[in-house]
Amino acid sequence: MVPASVGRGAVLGAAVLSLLTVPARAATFEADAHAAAALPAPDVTGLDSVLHSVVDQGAPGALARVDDGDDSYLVTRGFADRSTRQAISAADRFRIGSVTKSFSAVVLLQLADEHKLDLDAPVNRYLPELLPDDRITVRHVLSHRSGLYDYSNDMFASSVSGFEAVRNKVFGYRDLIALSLSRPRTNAPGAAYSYSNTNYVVAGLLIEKLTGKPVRDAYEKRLITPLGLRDTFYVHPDTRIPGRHAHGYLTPDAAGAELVDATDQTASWAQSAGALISSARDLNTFYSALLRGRLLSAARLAEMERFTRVDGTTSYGLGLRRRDLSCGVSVYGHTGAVQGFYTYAFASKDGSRSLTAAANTSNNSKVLGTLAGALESAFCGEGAGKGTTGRAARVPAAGERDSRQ
Ligand code: HEL
Repeated sequence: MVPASVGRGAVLGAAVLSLLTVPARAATFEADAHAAAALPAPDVTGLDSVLHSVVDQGAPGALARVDDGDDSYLVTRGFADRSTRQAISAADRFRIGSVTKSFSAVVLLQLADEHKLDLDAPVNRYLPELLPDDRITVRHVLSHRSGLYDYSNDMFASSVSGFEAVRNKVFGYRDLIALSLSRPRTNAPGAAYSYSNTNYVVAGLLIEKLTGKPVRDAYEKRLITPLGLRDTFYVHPDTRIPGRHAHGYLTPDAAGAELVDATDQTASWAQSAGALISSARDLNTFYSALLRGRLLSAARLAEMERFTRVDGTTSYGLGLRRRDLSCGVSVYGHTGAVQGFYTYAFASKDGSRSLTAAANTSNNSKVLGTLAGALESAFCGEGAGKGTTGRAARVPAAGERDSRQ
């Protein structure tokens, strides 16, 4: 029997609890007008059925947490650990993959607020001769418009052997950038959106150069400590997730092969592009604070929210995704795919409602597509997304990285 729990309330543990787009300055950006309509109540039954499907499709477990004003809704299905059969908890820590990019972008935008960084300056102004083209700016990097090839495409062409080859490796940022530069660039600087981990490795190097300290210090001093994120850690190059956590299971490429426990890894291939560990509560706190304007000046937040269209329902700002839901509501946050874990962490425009949903498997396109339905249930209310975009696998646009099989 697969364990499940649904609930609402404050702290009762596992059982608690219109879009208008206007063309803007450049054709590639769109203004982000937003109807301030009240959101319908979250559909907790719908959330539970999303997680149920995710487990049916091969995830050992799945969790979701909605924070809405003073209310929290926690939903779980399945196991944190297949070997001990420990039930997953909505409080479990997990690897958040590229949700890390929002943290890295916020640190750099804070440095811009402090006049230590010009977003439109060439990266090479701060890191002389790092990149082969002086036209690549900090803004290009943060918006995935630099054209820097994503080195992880080659690294994980074969999912399990690629992962095993790097799970205990420690890379320097410059090693990862050298891997990228050994391949042709995908586009001229600024000419197109092309998602690449390389951009956020450059972001990490910039953080270290401008602060004179490892990225871990910047995450801790600027975000983790001020927001009281007790479950958020940057442990690189340590391999363990501290405290109570979900194990992560990588789905092999060969159909029917046993899941691989990928929990322990250096995540050195990702670092400032994807190595943070967190929890649903902390991610909801982080995006809520960001969107409420508590982390950046209004001007910097507006820059973070200048979006480039990626596909029919997704846009990318600076380390921030926007997803347009079937009910006309847009939500803001990031997705993550790291070996063993998928994450969706998003909040409403005003930060008043936030959702984090995670599954402890990866390399499973059905699970990734189905988990997106959690956004519909959390922000669109009852009956949302059925037969529309919510539960269908999202088709990646040209240039969008697809980690799926
Ligand atoms: S991919 C994404 C997601 N991002 C990007 C980043 C992250 N994660 C990665 O680059 C990991 C790639 C390997 C993941 C691995 C798996 O599923 O465990 N896949 C394979 O090995 C496939 N052969 C754009 C989806 C994001 O949502 O931003 O996180």
